Amino acid sequence: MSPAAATAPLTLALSKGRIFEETLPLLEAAGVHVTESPESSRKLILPTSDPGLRLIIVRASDVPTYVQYGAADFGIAGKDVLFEHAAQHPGGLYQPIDLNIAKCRLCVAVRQGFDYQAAVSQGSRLRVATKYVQAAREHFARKGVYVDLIKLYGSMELAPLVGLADAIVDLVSTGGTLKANNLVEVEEIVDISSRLIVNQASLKTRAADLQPLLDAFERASADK
Ligand code: PRT
Ligand code: MG
Repeated sequence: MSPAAATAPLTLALSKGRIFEETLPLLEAAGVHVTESPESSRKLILPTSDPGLRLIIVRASDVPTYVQYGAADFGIAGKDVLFEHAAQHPGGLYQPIDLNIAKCRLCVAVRQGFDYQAAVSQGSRLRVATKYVQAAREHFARKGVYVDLIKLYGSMELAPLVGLADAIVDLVSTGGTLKANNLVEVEEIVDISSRLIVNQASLKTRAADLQPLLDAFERASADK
């Protein structure tokens, strides 16, 4: 390895918003301060108080891609994102720690008044809109329910209101968004939190630099 590569800072991939906010206390627990916020700064590469660690800010669903290809040594991503990513790119990511942050649940929801249980027990074919196609496909296959999956990239809550779908599969945390759109949760699929993911080559070549951070993250997330 060249001397430059040996001293290159470790790169942690994060998405802005809740994952960035909830990662800050974990970094603090490792003695790392982040002085710039991705909300106010337009920079996509953020320095930290540790010259050996920098952050890159990417879309939540792109975090596993940056880590898998080694453009980031490690990253933080929701299990929802990891599940969809794994279906396209099996293997390749080491997922050592459940950080217990950005918690929510993946659910099936329908318009108020739509009798989901009756539709399921009658064996009706359901139109389900979701961003989480893999997780939804597995869930309904396990239940033996026939579904037509409609892939959306956001605002799933709208689909049942305008007749695009009978049901949605989406993340819920407070339930406020469902309520505001006259939707009700009818089934929980799985609890979601975010995991630390590590590039497999970095795990070997950068172990001495990575390990203290992984240990600090593990201790801080165990307290949650
Ligand atoms: O927003 P963008 O399209 O860039 O990507 P993203 O939505 O994947 O990113 P972001 O930052 O919104 O979410 C990052 C991760 O946070 C997700 O991958 C989840 O693992 C986790 N997380 C935790 C959530 C929520 N809670 C959550 N409530 N992700 C999304 N939501 C959305 C949900 O989809 C719904 O629209 O919030 C709405 C429901 O919230 P409540 O509180 O009204 O129930
Ligand atoms: Mg979002």
